[in-house]
Amino acid sequence: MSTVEHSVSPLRQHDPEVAAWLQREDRRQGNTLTLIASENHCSAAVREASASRITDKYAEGYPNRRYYGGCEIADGIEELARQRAMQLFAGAESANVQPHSGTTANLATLLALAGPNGRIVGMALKAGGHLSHGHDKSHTGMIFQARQYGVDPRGRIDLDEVRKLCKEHQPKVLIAGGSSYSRNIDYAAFAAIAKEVGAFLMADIAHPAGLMAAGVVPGPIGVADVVTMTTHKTLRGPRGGMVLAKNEVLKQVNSAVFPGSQGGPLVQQIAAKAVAFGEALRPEFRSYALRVKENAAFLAERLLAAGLDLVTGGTDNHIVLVDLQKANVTGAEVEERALAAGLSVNKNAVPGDPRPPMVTSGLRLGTAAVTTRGFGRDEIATIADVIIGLVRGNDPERFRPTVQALCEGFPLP
Ligand code: DSN
Repeated sequence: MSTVEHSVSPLRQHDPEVAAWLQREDRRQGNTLTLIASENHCSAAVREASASRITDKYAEGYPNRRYYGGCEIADGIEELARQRAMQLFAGAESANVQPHSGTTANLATLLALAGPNGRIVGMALKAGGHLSHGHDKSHTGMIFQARQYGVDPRGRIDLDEVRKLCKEHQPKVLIAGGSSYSRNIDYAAFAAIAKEVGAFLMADIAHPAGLMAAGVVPGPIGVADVVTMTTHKTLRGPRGGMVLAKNEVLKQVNSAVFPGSQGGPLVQQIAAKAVAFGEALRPEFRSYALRVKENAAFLAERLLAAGLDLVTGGTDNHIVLVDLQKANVTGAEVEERALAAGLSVNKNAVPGDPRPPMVTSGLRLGTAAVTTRGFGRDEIATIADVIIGLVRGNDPERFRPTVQALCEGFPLP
């Protein structure tokens, strides 16, 4: 907290109104347990880099080939981030650390490999995929000819369906990855399907990136032609994206990031990515990633024991997707109750969900942020009891003191 106080103090003098909002956010995060699977709490060092003066610098281009003068520091920072990224994801042939987000990383990759109006195949959002995998409300569903695969009745990817769809649609890019898929993905099987139909394989590892970097879940490096990710979920860095590409597609991917889909890179975010990658290279990060996974498995176990349904019946990573259909409550209702109890969660569609996206029949939970705060089995058991009580309709206020005690016992980094 002290670093945050220090960094906002000039702001408090200069613009007390904005400073007050940011202070409220510090308090909100401090007094809430974040179980949103895509969020985490990055370190004070990452936040310091992200707020640094290099935010002023334009550096369009790539290291040593820029369109502006004065980029020698930006070059050093970007090269350091790239080298650390390749060390972290051993076997990666190249890293582009410029994407502003996971969605821009995906757009650039699809532009590079499929081209405008090219055919792509990805997992449907409702099945656990992501908007930027070809959803019709995303530019990836507008610019490309997209078809989408679902999951089987157990909530698992059905590789026969993926193969059938690819044979029909003949995509240039097959996408593997999701935003609410709690199981490991068989990347080798995806690569074989891609090869059968002459497509490139793009793996979007935004969610499990940190777990893969730490080697606690299997990843697609060396298998997929291109791997995209965000840097702020389990990887615990600043907001941003990254692309790892095989050498044979590197040139197309780099030009599709800049100038294809972005202008000047956010060098302050690249510096913060370098800090986060440095942190993730330390042995402590592996222990952290292992605990994230164990905590999710234990949370799943406790919820199942209480009779709740989970999509796929469990988890292999940091995500637990609760199917509320039999519990006779909506995702939106439980999200609201959770907030009143001090838990930040998100309503989420479950496969075949009959309810609209602002209501849904599911609840997505993730253990990355609370594990950063230091949670282990005891605290996860308490959270599981709170969630079970909320789903059953108990008064959220009843749980608020328990949640507050956990927040105070496990402060933010
Ligand atoms: N919004 C992110 C998530 O929650 O998974 C993905 O963009």
